[in-house]
Amino acid sequence: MKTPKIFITRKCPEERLKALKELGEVEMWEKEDVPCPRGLLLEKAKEADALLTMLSDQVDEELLNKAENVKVIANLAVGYDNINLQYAKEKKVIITNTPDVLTNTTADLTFALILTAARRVVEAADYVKAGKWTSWSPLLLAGADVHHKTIGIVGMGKIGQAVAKRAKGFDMNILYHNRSRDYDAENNLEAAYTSFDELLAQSDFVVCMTPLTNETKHMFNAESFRKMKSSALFINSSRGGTVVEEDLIKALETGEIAGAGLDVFEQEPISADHPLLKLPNTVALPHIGSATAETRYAMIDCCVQNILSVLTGKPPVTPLN
Ligand code: 8YV
Repeated sequence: MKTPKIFITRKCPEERLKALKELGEVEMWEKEDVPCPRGLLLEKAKEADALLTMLSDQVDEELLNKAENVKVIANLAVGYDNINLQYAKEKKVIITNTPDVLTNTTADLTFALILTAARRVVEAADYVKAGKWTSWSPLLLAGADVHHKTIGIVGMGKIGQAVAKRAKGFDMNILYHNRSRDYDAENNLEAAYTSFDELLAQSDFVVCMTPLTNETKHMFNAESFRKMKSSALFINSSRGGTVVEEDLIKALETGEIAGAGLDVFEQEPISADHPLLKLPNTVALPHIGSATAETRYAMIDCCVQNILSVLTGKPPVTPLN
């Protein structure tokens, strides 16, 4: 059997790749501050037997047409909106993702965004660093309570449920909206199912946890922000494409909603002069939902296991197609 070729589109720690290196020839894009150029990915796809890709790599028809020998593409994410799954199936390329291992970590970050936005943590930390803390007054940097408030979770999948579990610890009233009702969430987490509109109208924190699909694209738009309370905070740690950013900016500027905590954007990385970043009532993070060392190691290990399995003739561990 010829030595299989594996191409990895971002720098991953060498020690997590030992098993792959024992199996085949591993090549990796090493620069951490520049993404792997599309041209290079297409070139490597032509020679490779397996690819380890990131969310920012488009696994589309063009790439899949080039990937003549590729048997498996392991995507380092639970979401797969960067992948044309149907076409991959037609081309008989196995696609895998990294479910479960990042559920709690992403829910932690979502909750961090809720707390940060509500309690103005970034603003307050900047205030101290800038030497502005010269006195004290009762309403200085006063934020909004999180405990005992209403949280509305749009998308009650595994991460949505992990967020609800945390919300329960904060004695929050939990609403959710989903494609279908989730009786486990209702029974175990005391989450109440509502229509999307009702959730928008009643929630103090509207939390977007839904994957990006044709149905969820731009579901948060001018009309949705209009339906929210003026004191509400909008939190998004799933996908930026669910939001019409121009409408969000308007809602934040006019006080239609009180603030936002965002880990994801329509275009990533977001440019430094993006108007969202100029708003004082917005906290923006660089898509770090799953970014803890433990979880990123587990995600890389999951991708490695999937590639190893497929290239040694075994079924993939976490297949999507
Ligand atoms: C990605 C994510 O891991 O898993 C997802 O769907 O959004 C993140 O956890 C990250 O963007 C790297 O691709």
